[in-house]
Amino acid sequence: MSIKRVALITPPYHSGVVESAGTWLNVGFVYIAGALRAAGYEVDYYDAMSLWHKWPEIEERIRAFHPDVVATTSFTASVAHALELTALAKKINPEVVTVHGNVHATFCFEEMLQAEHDTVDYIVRGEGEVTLVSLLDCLNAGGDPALVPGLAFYREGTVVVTPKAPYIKDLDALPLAWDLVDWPIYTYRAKNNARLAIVSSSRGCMEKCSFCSQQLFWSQSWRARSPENFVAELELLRDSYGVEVAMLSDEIPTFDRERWVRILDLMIERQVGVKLLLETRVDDILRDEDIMDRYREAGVEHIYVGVEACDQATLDLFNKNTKVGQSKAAIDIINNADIVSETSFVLGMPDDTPESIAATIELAKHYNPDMGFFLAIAPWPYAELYPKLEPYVATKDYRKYNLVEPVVKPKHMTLAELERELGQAAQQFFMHKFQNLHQLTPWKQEFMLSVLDLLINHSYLAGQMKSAMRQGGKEMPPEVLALMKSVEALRGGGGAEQLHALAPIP
Ligand code: B12
Ligand code: SF4
Repeated sequence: MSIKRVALITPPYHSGVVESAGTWLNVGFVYIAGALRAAGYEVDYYDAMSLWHKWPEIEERIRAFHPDVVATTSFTASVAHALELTALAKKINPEVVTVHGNVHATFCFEEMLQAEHDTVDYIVRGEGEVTLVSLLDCLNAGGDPALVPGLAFYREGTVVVTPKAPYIKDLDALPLAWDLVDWPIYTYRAKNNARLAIVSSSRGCMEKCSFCSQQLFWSQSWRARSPENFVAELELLRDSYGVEVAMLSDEIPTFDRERWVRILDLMIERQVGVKLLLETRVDDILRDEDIMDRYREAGVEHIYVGVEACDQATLDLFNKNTKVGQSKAAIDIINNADIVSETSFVLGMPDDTPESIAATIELAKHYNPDMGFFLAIAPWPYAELYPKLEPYVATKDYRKYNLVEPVVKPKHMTLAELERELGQAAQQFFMHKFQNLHQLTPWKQEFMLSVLDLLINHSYLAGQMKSAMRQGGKEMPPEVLALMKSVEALRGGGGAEQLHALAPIP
């Protein structure tokens, strides 16, 4: 077999949620493309998801590149589209080698291969850089993939699983193919369409949250790049590609305080100027209260912390390893540093009722993050919490496992009722927020107005937000009313069509 050309294609899946805040690149593919090129392969990095391409355009691009391998990425909500993609690749060229990777494929390889082995040749379990190159080198050499660690594939009626591949030790040594990225499409809508990158400074998490896939994917381990290596990358992205804002893909970038402080100091000393959006844990924020001004000075503009629940019993069920009071304290610290605070609350558990959801909304207002999202629990079939949720799982249609569409039916509510409650929760939270806009600093007010624009025009909450604005419009501050008017004018002036492809906030 002679393999030379590899197409890395994101599945054209859209949940209409995160995508409204901006267009986000696939940094996992930037890493894999870098490793493939270093090993001599030619790569097409094709982010069909972010380009909003449909099947005919995808088919055209595959035909034009004429790949020997089509590789795609499957988290749970996107797996159906990823499978459709590899089926299309086989239809175009039955000789093409198809590969799936990412968290869903890593854990649900058996189910995928049993059902789709005609069109799925290999599943890479775990990190892709070394395993994919080893697989392709092995196929080129006429070797046996059963000897390559980190794979699953179907052979003679059974699923072959090779031993787990070790995690990559030196993340600094990995080459990234930033030059393959189609930069103009990646913009952060919530900040004047600033050029947006996703970067990875560390991989993994040592916690054990029972609903989460990431601690399983990384086997509760954590590795990081050196501060110098990471900050040099931000400078490269700024100088070569005009990147102004970077979201960290890390589960917990702040885990090692000494390393994190060095990153902040380097960003300040070298005046890097790239704004950072990141996610971390409540306890790291409490730990770092004394250096929040350094976060801000270095360019950290937006921090997401996962509050998840407002009562201790649910936090304990989630194995969250946080105490109720800590979440409010962490959000206060972020707010006091004039950094945008964001959190989410996981709802739709079997015991949830309209009353318990109403209580969560009130607590969310009291916690006072700038952005609060009310998510539907998604029962990843491989998560530790799954056995407790399984009796209540209403559908195995993974496309709905996107944290927005309810798929777990509470004992005392229908799915439709739950969906309505979740929508109203967001509506009530944000109406409260916008009524109190004056309490924020000027730059946060401006940011929140662009968030409002995204919410009422481009997000899955658009319907609820518009009706809430109609009902509660009189109580709105003048700048919010002015924004609503200008938005109406835009829509009346034919601007609506350009909004169709936009989705919302993480
Ligand atoms: C960046 C990101 C996104 C980007 C994706 C951009 C893009 N163009 O693809 C955006 C913001 C669009 C996004 C959206 C969503 N996301 Co998201 N996202 C992430 C995030 C924060 C980082 C992923 C990342 O880049 N990691 C860093 C890279 C280096 O690691 P990696 O992606 O795992 O890739 C490595 C391996 O997995 C493997 N690999 C991955 N793919 C492949 C493919 C092949 C062929 C091979 C060989 C190997 C391989 O090799 C890579 C390098 O080692 C993760 C959380 C996290 N911390 O990981 C959530 C996460 C992946 N997202 C998640 C979800 C649910 C969503 C949404 C459904 C949320 C929503 N409701 O909107 C949407 C769906 C997308 C859509 N279009 O609607 C979940 C998935 C959970 C699950 N178990 O299925 C995660 C884990 C967050 C969470 N809450 O748990 N997301
Ligand atoms: S939810 Fe966050 S802290 Fe908990 S295990 Fe997952 S990545 Fe770690």
